[in-house]
Amino acid sequence: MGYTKTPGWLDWYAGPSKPRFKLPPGSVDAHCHVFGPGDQFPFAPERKYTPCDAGKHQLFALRDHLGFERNVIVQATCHGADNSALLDALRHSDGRAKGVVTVRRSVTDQQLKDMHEAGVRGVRFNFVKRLVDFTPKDELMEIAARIAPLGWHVVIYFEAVDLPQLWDFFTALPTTVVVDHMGRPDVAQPVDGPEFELFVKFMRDHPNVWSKVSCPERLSVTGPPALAGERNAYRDVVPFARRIVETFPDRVLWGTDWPHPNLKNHMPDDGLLVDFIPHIAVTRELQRKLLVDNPMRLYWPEKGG
Ligand code: 0GY
Repeated sequence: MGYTKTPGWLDWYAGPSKPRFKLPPGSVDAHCHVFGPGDQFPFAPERKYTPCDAGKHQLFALRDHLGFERNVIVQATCHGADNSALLDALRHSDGRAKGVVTVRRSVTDQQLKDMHEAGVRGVRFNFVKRLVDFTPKDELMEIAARIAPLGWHVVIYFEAVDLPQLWDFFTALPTTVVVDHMGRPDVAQPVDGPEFELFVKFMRDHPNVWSKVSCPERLSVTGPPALAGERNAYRDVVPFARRIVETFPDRVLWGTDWPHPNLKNHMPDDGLLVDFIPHIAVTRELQRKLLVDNPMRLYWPEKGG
C-alpha cells in the first residue's frame, strides 16, 4: 500500500556532511526514530501525520556515517502503539540499538517480556497535543507501575507551557524520567526567565529526572545556517542546552532526532547537527558523559556503562 505524505512534508537530508567534530569512541545517538517502511510496517490509523519512509537500513547507515556506535530508537507517534518497525530494527542491530516504545494498558506481560528481550528499556508518554490524542493519566500511571520492575524508564514529551499542569503527574512517576528536548523551551525567552527556571527546578529537585539536550533545529528561532549563517546556526539554543549540560552533567543525553518529523522550514544536515555538540558540551569530559557514559549507564548497564 502506498501512502501519501502529509502536505509540505520535508524528507530527511540525503548525503549529510561528515562531522568535523570527532565523536568520543562509543558515542550513542540516544534519540532517533524509524518510519516504516510503510509497505512493511503500516502507519497507525490514528496518526496525526504521514511521513516519508525512514527505515532501519537508512538509520544504521547514518549511524556509521556520523561515527556513532549505537542508537536509542524512540517510538514515533505515526506508528501509534504498534512497535513492530522499532522492534524489527532492534532485532537487526546486532545489539547496537535499544528502544523506547509506546504501549497501552492492554499490553500483556508476555509482550513486555518479549520487548525487553529485543532491547526495549523505556516507554514514551507524549503530551504534545498536535501529535497524539489524550491518554488518561491513570492509564499512564498504571503502565509506569508495570514497567518499573523491568528496570525501564519513562520518556516524556511536552511543551514548556504545559509543565506546571503536568508537574504533579511527572513527579509521581516511580522510575527514571527522561525529558525529550529539554521540555521544548521557548528560546526567545531568557535562559534565566521563569519558564526555563521551572524546568531547571524540575531537574534540580528530582534526581530521577534526565534531559535530552537535543533538537536545536526544532527549538531555534534564529534558525539554520541558510538563515543565520553557518557559524550562527541554532545559536539561540546554546545557552539553554549548555546550562542543562553544565548543571546536570550526569543526567543528559543527546540524539540526532533523525528523520526529524514535522519540521516546517528546513531539514538539517545531520553532520552539522553533530558539529553543534561542542557548543553545548564544551569539554572532552562533558562530551564523554553526554555521548557515552550517560546513555551507556541508562541503556547498556550490562556493558559496564
Ligand atoms: C521528535 C519530535 C516530534 C515528533 C515525534 O513521535 C513523534 O511523532 O516525536 C515533533 O513533531 O515535535 O522528537 O521526533
